[in-house]
Formats: sequence, C-alpha cells, structure tokens
Amino acid sequence: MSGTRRRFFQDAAIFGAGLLGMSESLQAQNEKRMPMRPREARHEHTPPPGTFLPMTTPDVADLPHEMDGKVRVFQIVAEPVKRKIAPFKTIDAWGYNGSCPGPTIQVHQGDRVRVIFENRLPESTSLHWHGLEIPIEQDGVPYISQKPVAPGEKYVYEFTVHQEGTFFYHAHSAMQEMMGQIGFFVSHPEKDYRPRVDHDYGLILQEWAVLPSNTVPNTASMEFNWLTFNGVSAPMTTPLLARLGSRVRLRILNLGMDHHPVHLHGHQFVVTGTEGGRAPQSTWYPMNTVLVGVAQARVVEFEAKYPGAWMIHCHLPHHMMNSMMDLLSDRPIETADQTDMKAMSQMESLAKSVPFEHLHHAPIAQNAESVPGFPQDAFMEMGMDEVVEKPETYGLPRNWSAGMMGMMTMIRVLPDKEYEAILARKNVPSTPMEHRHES
Ligand SMILES: [Cu+2]
Repeated sequence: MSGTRRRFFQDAAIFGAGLLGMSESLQAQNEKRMPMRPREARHEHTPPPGTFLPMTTPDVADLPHEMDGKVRVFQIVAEPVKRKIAPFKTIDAWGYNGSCPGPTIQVHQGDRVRVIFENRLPESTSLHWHGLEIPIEQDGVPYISQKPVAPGEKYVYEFTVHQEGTFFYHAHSAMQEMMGQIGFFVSHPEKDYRPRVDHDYGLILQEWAVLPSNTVPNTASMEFNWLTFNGVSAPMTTPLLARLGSRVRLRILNLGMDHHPVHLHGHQFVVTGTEGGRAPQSTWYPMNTVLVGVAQARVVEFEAKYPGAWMIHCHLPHHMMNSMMDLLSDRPIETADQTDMKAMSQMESLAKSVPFEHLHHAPIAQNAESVPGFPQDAFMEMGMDEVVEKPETYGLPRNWSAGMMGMMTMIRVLPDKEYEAILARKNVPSTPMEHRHES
C-alpha cells in the first residue's frame, strides 16, 4: 500500500437530521454532515463501530430515523406523489413520504429496525422487505403473512438485519409497484468492504406508461414511454460526481417490467455484489455493461481513472429517449415524407411550449429527403441546459442536455480543482482526499 488516504465516515448525524425534504442538495448535505476522520486514524482499516460511508441516492432523499434505546425507528407513509419526471412532464405516481421512489433507508448490519408504517393510499397495501432474512410475520405479503393495511391504518414492522447488502422495500401488489412504490434499503457491513470506495451511489430503474396529456401511469400497459433513474428522466437526472483517481461504487436496483442493460462509458467495472449481498472477489471480472433484471440489484465498482463526463445509461434504444408526444399535444407527429422546413417548424412550435433552448439541428445531407428512412435522429436535439441547471451540471459543454434522454445519467470524473469548484457551489467545505490504491 502506498500513500495515505483520508476517508469520511458517517456517524449517527445523518440519521434523524431531517434530510427528507432537502432533496435538492442531498449529497451536499451528506458530505457536510460526515465528520472527517481524525488524521491520526487514517491508516486504520476498520471503521469505528456504527459508522459507514453512506450511499447517496441522487434526486432522492434519505429517510431520517430516531433511536428508541438500541432500536432504529423509521416512519414510512405510503401516499400519492406528484413527480416531475422531465421539465415538461409531471406524473401522479404513488410513493412514500412525498417521494417516488421512496426515501432511502440506510442501516448497519446487526441493527434492530422498527418501521412505523402508515397507509394514506386510497386502498390497502403493505410493505415487503425484499431480500431480507426476517421472520415470516415481517414479510409484508397481504393475507399470507399479515392482514392488508387498510387506508388510514398503521402497522409496525420490527426485525433485526443480520445481512449486509443492497435490499429494497416495496408494496407487495403488482400494480402498486408499477405506480412507483419502491425504495432502497441499504445495510452497511460490519466490516467495510475491501477495497474501500470513496463514492457510493444508488440508482433505481423504473419505467412508466403515461399517455400524452395524461398524468396517471397506465399500470396495465406493456408499452413504456418514460424511463427514469431515481424518478427522473435525463437530462433532469443529477450527474454523479467523482474525484479523479477515486474508487466508485454504484448500486443499481430494478423493480419494473423490463430488464435493463446498464452501460458505463470510458471505464471497466467489476460486479461486486447482487441483491443477495457482497460477491467474493474471485468472482469479479471486467465488464462495462451489466444486465439488471427485474427484482435484482447489481453493485459495480470501478476506479475513476479518466477525466470527463461519462454516460451511464440503459442501452436498450427505446430506453434512451423521452416521449415527445406530450409536446405535440393533439398534433400528429411529422416523421415521414417531410421537408426540412416542416420538421423545423414543428420542432420550433414544440420548443415554444417549454423553456428550452431550441437548437438548430445537426447538419443533414443535401439529398437527405431522398434517402429511405430519413429522418431518424435528425431534428431531435433539444437543449435545455438552463432548465435543468444545478451545481452538478456546472462547467458542462454548452447544450450538453441535448444529448441526454431517458434512462440516462453521467458520472463526472473531475480533477481536484474542478471537483472542488462544484463542491463550493453546493456549499460543501473543500475536502481534499489523498487516495491511493491498496495494492
Ligand atoms: Cu432499459
């Protein structure tokens, strides 16, 4: 091992800190609240008991807790949620505590957990703890392990988490799942994983069928027109940040109707865990696309070696786009036998209905209209940098948002100076890291 590394550990501060509702700068909050490890302890490899590097769920808050003796107590409310999934599209989803996906629960392996659950949905529901080895009374399956929780009623779950890994909670009713009733349940290991990571991020994959001019997902539909990471479509997804030379963990969770091959640009990764916990290092091999099946979690890790804004996206072509039908409203989309001028005027009229910067399209060939199949991606660029601006987008190339659609985000691997410039915009104190690899 060469050099030293500075690590940040979380103590109980993140919990019960009322983070919920400060979703905008959740990561900033986390970074602010994580006390730095004392200098003299830097070489120590085991985090102090009860501490861990928390996972950040971009665009979704953490669920706060209170302690009752040694029991970690969480409050979860199932309720309808309005979710803005794109600058021009807000849907009526269902979720938890005003969030869809629900807020992230983070515990420590060995914790005793109590969840006081309240149902404010118009129908009965329950909470299932996906992947956790807990007594049958806590399994959250209506009629099998408990009576359904009626609207207005409360129900208390309590169990000990003996596992480590990436789990989730969800309603155990298919249509409610498709309305968005899902959230992360992360159990941090008693002994930190090796090698350690400097950044830990979580993404929940969801798909939605929402007709134009409608706001309610059609949960019976098999055709999905909106694809989201953590409840938002690109370019509204908040870019992940990584300091150049750091090690990054990415936990990807899928609870929908489709399987998603998630691809990372510019880096290779290894799969270090599944929905069942950590995988032995002997099973790791290089990849850059991981298929995340329904009801699965895949945990990948990589060294952020190359500076740049690297895409992370589902590679299914139809999952790399947003539905534009909402912008068209009741007008037919013009895709065939059209002239450049007609297409342009349609795009311009779309752009007028939302605060986008309408880009002039990328160049087309002079004889484009005589080529069967034209147009495909021509005319589709829509820049909306200002609409989706946030500290994490600072410094991206102009019109970056025109290249971002659907189930897509990016990881910005940044040299110290640029990384710190963004932290400063998030009002996070500068936190230099002397990271070196443990080899
Ligand atoms: Cu996909």
